[in-house]
Amino acid sequence: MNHKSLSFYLSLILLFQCIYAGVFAQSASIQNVQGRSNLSLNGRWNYIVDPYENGYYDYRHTPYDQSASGKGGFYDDKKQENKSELIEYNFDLSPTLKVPGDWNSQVANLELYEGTVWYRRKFEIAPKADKKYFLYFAAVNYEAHVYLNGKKLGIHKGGFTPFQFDVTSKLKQGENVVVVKVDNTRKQDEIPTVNTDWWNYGGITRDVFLTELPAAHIADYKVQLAKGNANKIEGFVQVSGSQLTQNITVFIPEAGIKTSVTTDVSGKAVIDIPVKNISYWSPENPKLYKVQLTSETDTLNDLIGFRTIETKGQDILVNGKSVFLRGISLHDENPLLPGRLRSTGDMRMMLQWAKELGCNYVRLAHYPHNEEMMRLADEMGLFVWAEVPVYWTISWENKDTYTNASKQLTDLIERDKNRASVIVWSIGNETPLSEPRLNFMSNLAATVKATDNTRLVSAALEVHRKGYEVVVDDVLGEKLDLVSFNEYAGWYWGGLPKEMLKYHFNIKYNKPVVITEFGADALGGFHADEETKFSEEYQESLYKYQIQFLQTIKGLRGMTPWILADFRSPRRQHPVYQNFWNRKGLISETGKKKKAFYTLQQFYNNMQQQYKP
Ligand code: GCB
Repeated sequence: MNHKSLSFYLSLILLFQCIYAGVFAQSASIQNVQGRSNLSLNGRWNYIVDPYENGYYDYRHTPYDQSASGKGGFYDDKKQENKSELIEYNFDLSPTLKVPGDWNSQVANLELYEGTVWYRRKFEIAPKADKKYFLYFAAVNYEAHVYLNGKKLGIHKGGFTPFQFDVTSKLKQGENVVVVKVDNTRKQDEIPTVNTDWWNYGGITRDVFLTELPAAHIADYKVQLAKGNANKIEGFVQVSGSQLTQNITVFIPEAGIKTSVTTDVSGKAVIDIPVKNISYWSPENPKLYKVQLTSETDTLNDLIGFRTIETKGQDILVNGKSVFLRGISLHDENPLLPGRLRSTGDMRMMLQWAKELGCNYVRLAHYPHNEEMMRLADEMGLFVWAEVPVYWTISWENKDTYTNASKQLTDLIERDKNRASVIVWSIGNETPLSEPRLNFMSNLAATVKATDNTRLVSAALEVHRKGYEVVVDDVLGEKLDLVSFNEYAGWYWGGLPKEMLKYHFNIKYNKPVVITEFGADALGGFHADEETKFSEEYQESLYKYQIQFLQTIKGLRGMTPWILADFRSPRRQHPVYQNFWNRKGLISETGKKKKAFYTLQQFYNNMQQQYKP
């Protein structure tokens, strides 16, 4: 082997090591991170906008991560010792961004920016010898490279799910420095792909914590009613760390439950507890029980509701009773304060609007929303449809794309599996028919069933038309528990709203029908007659006819019209009515309710009377 090929092989090995270190350094998820002892790293982080990725690649476009010279990029604190090649930057003097928060809504010239931004935050800590420490990110959109004290911890892809690194052996006494390279460039093979109908908000959009846990701790647990069985709690407790075999007590004082189990050599114990006389969770009775898990080395509290959910023919049964899902779709975006929702107050406001509309159900489209949102839904009494961003034209034949989608899905399920509010896992939205897509989506559906069989699986499908027939026959429907589809009669097709009544539905499946979308744009405050597009009156008339039209479906058991509030989208270009806003909200960008809000509210009040618990 000559000199050149030796160095080629050495650099290949180095490359693989780096990729390995990067991708696999993440540790398993932390259940109920909010219930732990956290040092919040929220607040102001210095940032550098880096469109050419100068801080990542050297001038030969070799990543500094892989540089044999040991010289680092923007993440390398050796700069202080003048060892870094990069001298033309200074984090200390750089401006700051609020975390949690997207950059688009905080800095005027970053509004449409897609690319790399570096974030840096310093913190002080005196790590304790008998504890474990995790650097936890609730969400970073989209690709995050995380460095602690100049060393790479790893990479995470996916803009809406949490991830963490075990940093126990990497923390220093006193000052520590976290640097995150965040890149929100859209790419065809990612999840989501290049084309969506929402703003690609980049940044560290959710909480960042340094989480302190006992050396042997309760890493994960599921405490839920068994599938279709109101008399039994089933689940598991998973211990991680130095002492895997432990005695665990599950204590639910108000339900008179106190049971002990012992974890096996892998740290896992299955729980199986008979229950009687408990108050079941429902939107009318959002009862949450304090659940305490105690191991020999750890103790942890959660608030958990207990309910069953199943389908029978065309009925959706919750705690054995048929329900109608009075829903609304929403994005993780506050129309009043630009950007992603970033506080409990923001989230509560959105869900309060849904309650005011008469909802008992929300569709959190089109990607995982904040964990806090699910906890609020638990508390406020709202069922949740939770979704992953498998949206439109995904690269169905790319194995890595599938692995990514599946990981985002299982991360979502892992995170929210103890929330009574969550009743549906949605594997995607409006995915175009093809054989590779069917394989991809069927595998995701099977993954849901294998990961959590206590809830329903669905996806927002599409309709097609044959004359005046609106046909729902997507074969994927066979794998789903609900028939859910988006149907834009009166807006994208079918003429004026009143003309939709000429159509009739032909739905192939004998399953509950829960419509995932219908709607029309209306500019808040623009009034005209009901045949003038973009007026509140047009939208109102569309809601009136849709409600009539959809009630012709025998198995109709719910709906989530599109959408609670106007939201920003670069696709929406009408210069008078849209200006980068999707105006299908029932609430305008100034928080004013449009006429159609009251039309839907009226319908939901009637449905509430019909489906009295
Ligand atoms: C859809 C999509 C949704 C869009 C909506 C619209 O079918 O699922 O993401 O925002 O239509 O406004 O066209």
